[in-house]
Amino acid sequence: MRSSTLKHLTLGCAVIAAAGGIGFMRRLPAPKPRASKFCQVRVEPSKRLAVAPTTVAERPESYGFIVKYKRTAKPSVIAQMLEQMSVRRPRRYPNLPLLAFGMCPESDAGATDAFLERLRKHPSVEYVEPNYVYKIGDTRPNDPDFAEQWGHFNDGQPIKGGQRGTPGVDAAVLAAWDVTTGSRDVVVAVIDTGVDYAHEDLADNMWVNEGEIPDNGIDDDGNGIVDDYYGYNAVGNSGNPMDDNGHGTHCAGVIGAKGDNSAGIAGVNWDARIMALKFLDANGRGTLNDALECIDYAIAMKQRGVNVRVLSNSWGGGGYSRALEDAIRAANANDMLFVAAAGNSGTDNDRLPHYPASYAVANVLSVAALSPDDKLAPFSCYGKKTVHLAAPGVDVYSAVPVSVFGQGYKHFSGTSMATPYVAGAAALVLARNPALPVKQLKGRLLRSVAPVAALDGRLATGGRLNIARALGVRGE
Ligand SMILES: [Ca+2]
Ligand SMILES: [Ca+2]
Ligand SMILES: [Ca+2]
Ligand SMILES: [Ca+2]
Repeated sequence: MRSSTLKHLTLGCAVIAAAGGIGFMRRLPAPKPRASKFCQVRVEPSKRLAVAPTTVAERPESYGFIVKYKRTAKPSVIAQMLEQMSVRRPRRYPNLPLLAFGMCPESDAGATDAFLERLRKHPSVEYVEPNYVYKIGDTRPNDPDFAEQWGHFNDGQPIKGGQRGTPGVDAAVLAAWDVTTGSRDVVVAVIDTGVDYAHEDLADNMWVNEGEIPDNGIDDDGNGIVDDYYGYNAVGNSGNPMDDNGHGTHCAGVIGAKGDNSAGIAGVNWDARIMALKFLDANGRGTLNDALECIDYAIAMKQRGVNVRVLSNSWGGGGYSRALEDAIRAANANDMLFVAAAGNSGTDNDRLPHYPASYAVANVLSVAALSPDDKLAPFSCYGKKTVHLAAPGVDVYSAVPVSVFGQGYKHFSGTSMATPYVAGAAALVLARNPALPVKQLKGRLLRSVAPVAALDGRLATGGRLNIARALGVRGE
């Protein structure tokens, strides 16, 4: 993985140098936390590791690709293919035989990877690659605490200032960012304790209800909730989903803390929009009714045209509820992925179901927690049939409300933290492929896992989330 990243970098510099003159690459410029049910909170102060700030990002030429034609391909056949597939702006590199650049047609912009796959299958084509994005010097964002995020990129660095993980055991987020760093067009709803929407690393990535004028005491959009600007608070039946626990904010940070803004951390998505749906109170407890209200709210917004495609659910407990299952089915019918924490009781969900992760609905994706040495976390539930994959869930560093913790970032452990890794991955895949239906979205996340010996026979895929592979990056 490291070597392939380096390879990309080297190639990137070459491409930038070669193409710079002819316009191929565009330059654009602590109070004690209350433990919630699903999160094993550690309270030791964290040691911040500094990463040298990097320079300006190269912005992707959206939906572009590089193709290599076969030696045997006839120019007339290639020309015909380009026309038939409506490739935009096809160009050759004068001194790089058989290589060419092109852009997906506008009509395929919602399914970029599917388009590239079709192109790849053409008899004249040897290979196709996305138009990778590079930065001068390094692909890392300039967020000062990025090195704490072993789940994004694990180079064997010390975690929490202590033990080192195993290099390469991560969700391959850094390599995924060569393809996309997210999109504000994708909305992820965090159904949890609320979100600190004023947090320095979240404020810019919050979803806002365009139909609502905040803080004027009026239900401007007439949905029955006054001033529901950032989402909904089902506990207080109000429009204010501020987080009074910290758990929901931590999850939101993993999904979409603003990246490359010289502050804090980088979410799996540098850019995204987080909808805050609060149904767990300050102690991390909530009711079925309030959970249903949150799912209902997300569906209502979806039907109003808000692009809510992912529901992140780091909670669980209680028995089987037919009503909750029906609500998840409704979310599925509305093309929403329901990512759910497998649970922290260290038990087999195949034998002892853990809801909502164990509902047998097509859009449910159940997530176990992985440690930095590539093992299932001891607390993590598992299940060969019913738990799908593992994602980083031990000592995950993310945002928390200063009002609760007296500091803005903390390490938490739990399947709660692994869940937003997968929700974030789904959002990143959707940033590049907005039209991907939920069934294919889930299938892609499951198919692209990296196999892990310790997970074999314990999880349905036997693997670790690999976001780069989910985005078509090879060699990860
Ligand atoms: Ca309203
Ligand atoms: Ca209002
Ligand atoms: Ca309520
Ligand atoms: Ca940041």
